[in-house]
Amino acid sequence: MKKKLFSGIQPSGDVHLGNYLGAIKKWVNLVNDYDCIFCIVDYHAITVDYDASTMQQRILNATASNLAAGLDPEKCVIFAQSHVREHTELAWILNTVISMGHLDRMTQYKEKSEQHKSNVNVGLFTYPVLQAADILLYKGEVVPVGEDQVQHIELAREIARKFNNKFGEIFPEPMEQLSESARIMGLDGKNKMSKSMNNYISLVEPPESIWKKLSTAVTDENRKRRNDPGDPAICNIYTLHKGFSSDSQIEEVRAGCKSAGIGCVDCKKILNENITTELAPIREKNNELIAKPDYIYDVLQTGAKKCSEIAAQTMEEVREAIGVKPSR
Ligand code: AQP
Repeated sequence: MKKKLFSGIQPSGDVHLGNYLGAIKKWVNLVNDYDCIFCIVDYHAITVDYDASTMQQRILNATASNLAAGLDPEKCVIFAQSHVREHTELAWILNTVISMGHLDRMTQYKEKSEQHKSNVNVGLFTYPVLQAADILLYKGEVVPVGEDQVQHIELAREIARKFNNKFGEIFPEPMEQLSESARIMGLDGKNKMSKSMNNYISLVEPPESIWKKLSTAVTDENRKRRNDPGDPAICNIYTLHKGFSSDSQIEEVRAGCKSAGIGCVDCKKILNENITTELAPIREKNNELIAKPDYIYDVLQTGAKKCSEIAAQTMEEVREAIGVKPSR
């Protein structure tokens, strides 16, 4: 039996290179080794201000990006969170096994509360409980995520443990799985690459725009002149090379940066070439898919049907364990 793998992505904006390198590119390669479920987590995306009239298109776009990047719906399940009602039901129950103190320690909550000061809603606070419910509903054992989500997966483990101790062994304790590119910084060089920060290159960015963004991207700020040696370890462009370039190119730019043998512009040009080449078929496929929303809805509907069956079964066990299932 293959291990159960669950992961998700928010339809909160353009899917970007951080999402791609930190999560999606890895997901594509995992579908043969695990029993995979991938979720467009729309109920997570409503924890910040958003325009409801754009949500359907965002769900379609996020699904299309994943399919275009290579997720094969014949080999894994892809669905939207809101299509399977049990996510919120389980989240409510899990809310009762974890303390407010645990949630208050979550760094994403602290960061997002700062970022969205006018709308620090309860959903933003309990976001990691819904995330735990997403995973545990399918008894997920492996969760491939970027570094920013590790604390939430640790909390999901804690929630599973507390639930099992209180009500009996139902959930496995899920483990995060990180990619080589677990934290991609934004082009500003200061913050994590994020949909909401506008510091990203999108997965479907046109070539001219990729270069425009790369050419102004922050590198090692201590490297002021062309002849100064740089430090690849703190250069965001070098991190991106590790996601897109060949081993020999990575070594070439690493050594060149340290010895000042290569300038930042040339280093960026090599990267630009590689990103453009890798993204071209993804952009093309994405355009084809966006023109066929019915196909995307079919994929999501098929996925939701499969997930609903698993979710209903888990909730039967949970309702029985917590004592609310009628005994006749
Ligand atoms: N910069 C990143 N580097 C590596 N991995 C990343 N991920 C996100 N940003 C980076 C990983 O992508 C997956 C999907 O992320 P998400 O959409 O669920 O939410 P997020 O982490 O909150 O992503 P954003 O782009 O920063 O969205 P906003 O701005 O809306 O909050 C996850 O596995 C995540 O770790």
